[in-house]
Amino acid sequence: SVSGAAGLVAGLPPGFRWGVATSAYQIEGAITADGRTPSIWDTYCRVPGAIDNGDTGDVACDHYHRMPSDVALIKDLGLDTYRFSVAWPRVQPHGKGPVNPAGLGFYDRLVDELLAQGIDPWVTLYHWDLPQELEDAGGWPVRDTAYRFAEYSMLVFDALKDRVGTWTTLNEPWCSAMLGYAYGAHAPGRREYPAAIAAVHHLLLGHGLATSQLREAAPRPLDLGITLNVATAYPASDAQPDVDAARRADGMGRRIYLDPLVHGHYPADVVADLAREGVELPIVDGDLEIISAPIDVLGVNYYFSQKFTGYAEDGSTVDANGLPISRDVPLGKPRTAMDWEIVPEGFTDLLLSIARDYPGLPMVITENGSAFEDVPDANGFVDDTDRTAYFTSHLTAVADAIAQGADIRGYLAWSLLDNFEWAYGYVKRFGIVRVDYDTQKRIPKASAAYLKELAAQHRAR
Ligand code: PNW
Repeated sequence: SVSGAAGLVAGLPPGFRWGVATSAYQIEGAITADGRTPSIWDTYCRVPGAIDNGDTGDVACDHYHRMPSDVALIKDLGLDTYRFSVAWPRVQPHGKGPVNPAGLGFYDRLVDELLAQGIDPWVTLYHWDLPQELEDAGGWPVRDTAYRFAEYSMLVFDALKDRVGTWTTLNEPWCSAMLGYAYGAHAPGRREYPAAIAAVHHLLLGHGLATSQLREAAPRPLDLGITLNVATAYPASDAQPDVDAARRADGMGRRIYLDPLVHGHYPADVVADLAREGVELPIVDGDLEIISAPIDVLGVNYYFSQKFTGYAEDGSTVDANGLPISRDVPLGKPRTAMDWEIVPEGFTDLLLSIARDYPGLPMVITENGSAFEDVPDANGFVDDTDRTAYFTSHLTAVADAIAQGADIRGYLAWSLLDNFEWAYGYVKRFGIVRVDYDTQKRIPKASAAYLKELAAQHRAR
């Protein structure tokens, strides 16, 4: 409840950022406005059966046309930071070549509007909407895409660097690579494991190229980084196959990104696991120096943690190809509407593991939140005590990690608005503000008032 807010914020440091996050394709709509071309998500949404309900991002929250009133909403919530993403196909419609001034103009106006309202803009350069023309040329499994990303990043940076000080290159490269190219669960919907592993490397290369180019062109000190979706991988028991399954999950989910970013090399155990599967990262000499360009902040997106076993149901530890079994098994916790288990202690353990393995790297929680079966009353108001409880337990988990030495500088809730939840369409609602998709009316939920109160109490301390 709101009355418990003061105790919760007591553990958070002065200057702690409070904010909300969104992404372009999930809220903007207006997919053909001002010269925007299709992204891989426009294409993927048209694959029969790909998206629940056959939903698309064609209209979404119509944010492209409602931007000033959405910014006013953030202002009303008293939050100091807004993290949004720039749609590559608006800014550089062919994925290469000159900037499209009309498309870029939207972000120019958005930044001005945020600054006018006293809200700090935090730009994510890539939140999954690759121009379709670049996917047609091979997508992230192709090395050239990394260079295209750096070039696009500079176009955006040159236009906004006088007003924006905080930049994220990529949102969740694990999702782009694995959900997009290995599991066929996100755009572009491919199921090609070696291509996914190539995508991992080229995403990281694109991040590194953009990072050093932005740093060089910066008119002032920057807060520059990358955002990862990371979790704690618990072993189901102390038995070696279980411990090994958890190690592999942690390797493919966390260390395969953070080791090259921070230490300048891929984890040896992960490289060996991949080799056993007959797959190799397409590293060219010099790549790891590029990838490990210094960053100022690590964005951490946290939703859930999992437990892993190395045993199949029948007790065997290898599959038909002789490769080790890895399965996630329930922790036995309550679940959200995404069927994700609610594991706040996994958040504390994760933040402490990053602080331990990658010391000296400040973190900001760039996404955390939950979908529940929201039930609006006659006025459209949602009394989302479940979502509020999720925020409380996860902010407490952050405070616990800080108390144990982790350097965490802020918390951005996912998400400002109910929005297009990728393969789940509009059925899953993560917003602290309800969106009525028939009228596009925005109605703050109880959880919005809760976060507003937390931010205000923290500021007043
Ligand atoms: C993140 N997983 O996606 C994204 O950054 C958001 O755009 C998205 O709306 C939000 O989380 C909620 O889903 C994820 O399967 C998608 O582990 C899938 C996973 C994690 C994060």
